[in-house]
Amino acid sequence: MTLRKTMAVFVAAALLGAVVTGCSKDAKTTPAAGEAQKTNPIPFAGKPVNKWDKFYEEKDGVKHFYLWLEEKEVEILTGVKVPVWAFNGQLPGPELRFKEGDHVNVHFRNTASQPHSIHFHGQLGLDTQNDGVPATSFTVNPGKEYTYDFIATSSGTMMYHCHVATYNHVDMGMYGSMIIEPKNEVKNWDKEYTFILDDWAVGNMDPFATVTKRDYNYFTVNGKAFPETTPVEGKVGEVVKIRFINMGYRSFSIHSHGYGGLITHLDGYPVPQPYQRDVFTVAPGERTDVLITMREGIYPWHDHQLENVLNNGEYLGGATFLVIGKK
Ligand SMILES: [Cu+2]
Repeated sequence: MTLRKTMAVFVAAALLGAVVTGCSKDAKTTPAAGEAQKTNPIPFAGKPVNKWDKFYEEKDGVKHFYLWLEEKEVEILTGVKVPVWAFNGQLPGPELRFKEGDHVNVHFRNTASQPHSIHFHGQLGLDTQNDGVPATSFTVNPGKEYTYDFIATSSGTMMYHCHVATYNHVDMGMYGSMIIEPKNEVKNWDKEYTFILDDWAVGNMDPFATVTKRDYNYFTVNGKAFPETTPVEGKVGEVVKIRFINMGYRSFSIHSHGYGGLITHLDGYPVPQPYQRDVFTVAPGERTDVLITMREGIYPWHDHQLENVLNNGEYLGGATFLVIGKK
């Protein structure tokens, strides 16, 4: 275990201990590992997939990204598994990063059992054929490939996701971040993080059901629930950019303990005048970019829609992460 992880777990344990002693009567048992598997069909789970042998290459002035799918279970918290249809076997899928004005090809090989597509949310340089919406274009069926081809005319924090039966396919983890750097960008930050928010109905996920009003009981940042979320770390004085993307059903109202985050972009667009918030809401599908200057100490940033900081009824968990500033 790295020092960073050790510290995060230590702080998490301290926070949990402090809180659980005062409020343990409502704690529920976490589902046992494998419980989700019994109720959730993953037709191709464990089968080898014919994946691409590369993720990225630049060729003849075009930036090529290669995506495929794996049907599998992942742990969103130790012992808590969910079924996912994972781009390149990852939750979230790998980040697509390029520059405004780039010619981009995204080669999608459907190595899974269901029809899928890719929608590049927020990118305005697409014609209908490359918008990834089945009703207006087509699906990429199992065993087939398609190359999405576009010029990146817009920039900012965006995401890609499947657009087939989105209420289920996105719920199955079919998403990843897409960061398009503006032309001639002057970076006024030292490091950056991208955090994708999501909610999960562990034990009640059925990708073939049309019921969407599920009882969401786990909440994740980049596919992990607290205390296993990635902390933001930096030296005192360092400027850190955090890009939030909400791929869940619920809004997340992030409370930035110890900080007033400077909101610089909404949905990838620069706001006319950046402004401070200590709670900022990221609604489903929205993106919010925040700048902070690291200060000394450890601060838990968490969703202030407080049922989203539970792990199946256990406090403190869910959409929480630590911001750790060191001298
Ligand atoms: Cu899909």
